[in-house]
Amino acid sequence: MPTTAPAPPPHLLWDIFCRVIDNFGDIGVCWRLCSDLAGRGHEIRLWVDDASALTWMAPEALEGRVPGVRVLPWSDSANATCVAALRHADVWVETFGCEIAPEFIAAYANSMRAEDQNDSKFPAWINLEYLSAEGFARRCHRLASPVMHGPAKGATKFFFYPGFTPDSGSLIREPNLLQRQQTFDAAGWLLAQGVPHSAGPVVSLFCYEPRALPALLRQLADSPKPCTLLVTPGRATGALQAALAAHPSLRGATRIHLLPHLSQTDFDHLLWASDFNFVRGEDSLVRAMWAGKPFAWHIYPQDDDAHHAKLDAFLDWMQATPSLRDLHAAWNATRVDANLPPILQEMPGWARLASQARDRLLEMPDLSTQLIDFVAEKR
Ligand code: TRH
Repeated sequence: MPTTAPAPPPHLLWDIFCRVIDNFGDIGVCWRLCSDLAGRGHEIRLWVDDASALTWMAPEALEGRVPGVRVLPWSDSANATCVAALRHADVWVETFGCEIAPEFIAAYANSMRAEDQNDSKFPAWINLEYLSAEGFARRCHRLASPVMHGPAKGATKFFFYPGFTPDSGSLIREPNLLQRQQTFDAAGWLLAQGVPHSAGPVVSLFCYEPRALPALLRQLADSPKPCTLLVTPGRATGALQAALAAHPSLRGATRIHLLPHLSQTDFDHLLWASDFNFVRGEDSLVRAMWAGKPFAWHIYPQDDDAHHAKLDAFLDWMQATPSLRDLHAAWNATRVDANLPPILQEMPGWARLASQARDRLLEMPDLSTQLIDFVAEKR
């Protein structure tokens, strides 16, 4: 008997909601997800309250040049008025705890009832959470959250937690990522950015205001081969300039390049072209792990120090050595007595850990694949 291949999952219409709190992570993660889903044939409406960062992160997005994605302004009351004219979505994704306004939901429910009395189901409703290696994230992954009040009363939302283990929602990884990396020409890319070849290590800097930045600059300045430091715009550049203004000698022979805002595609290239990456927040951490180079993570600081436990959980998952833990304690100022270990000497050992971590991650299905399967289960 000839066997028939299982039908591929249908291409769906997704409404993805993004509220920009600060920095670039909210829109950064949302855009990665939108473009990855669209690349797999899905249709996306990205509702965002502040799309300004997309002008440099993904200029093609705002110009409507990404097949399958529409970027729409999100303001609660305004959107409610246009819902009736929209095709009904198959999936709603609320990102990072943002909530669809009751007016929007009510307008949606009304138009659903008006169109089809027999099929007045809400879309599959996902709450996409922050990335964490902590146990609570794995325990809450895929949990149902019944809606008890308001126009969606009776519907069910589901938590979806990205993560680093097979019992989590995994990480965004585009199907062509490894192929892109294999054909990448690091020296050519650096030259195109105006960074000439040098024998010393290339270090990228994307951070908030790390207390240990002067210590890092001192180490780079003392390197026997001059280092190249590629500094991202905004807070990293501000922190660097403040450190150099206070102690001009920290510059030493280091070749410092202040970068413009790069597109997300070129931001990946920056990470692939560097020997060591300082990253921060959420999305750049994930991209640094895919880059497979040694890295340090400046975690997003929280007022109640909740980020300490989050950082520890990540380092445990990384199987971090004492020196990698010291690096993170110093960079994040999570321990008062922590000193920055000698980065250039420790780099080979940290590179092995980064590469092993990447291998473990590559064994898992990526986030979009898992999300699509989960939605298929819940619809
Ligand atoms: O900007 P972030 O610090 O974002 C943070 C975190 O997401 C944090 O968890 C969240 O609570 C807070 O925002 C609100 O770091 P992150 O997550 O790495 O996002 C940066 C994005 O910007 C990422 O998608 C990469 C992108 N980027 C570029 O595309 N080009 C650039 O030149 C730079 C510097 C960044």
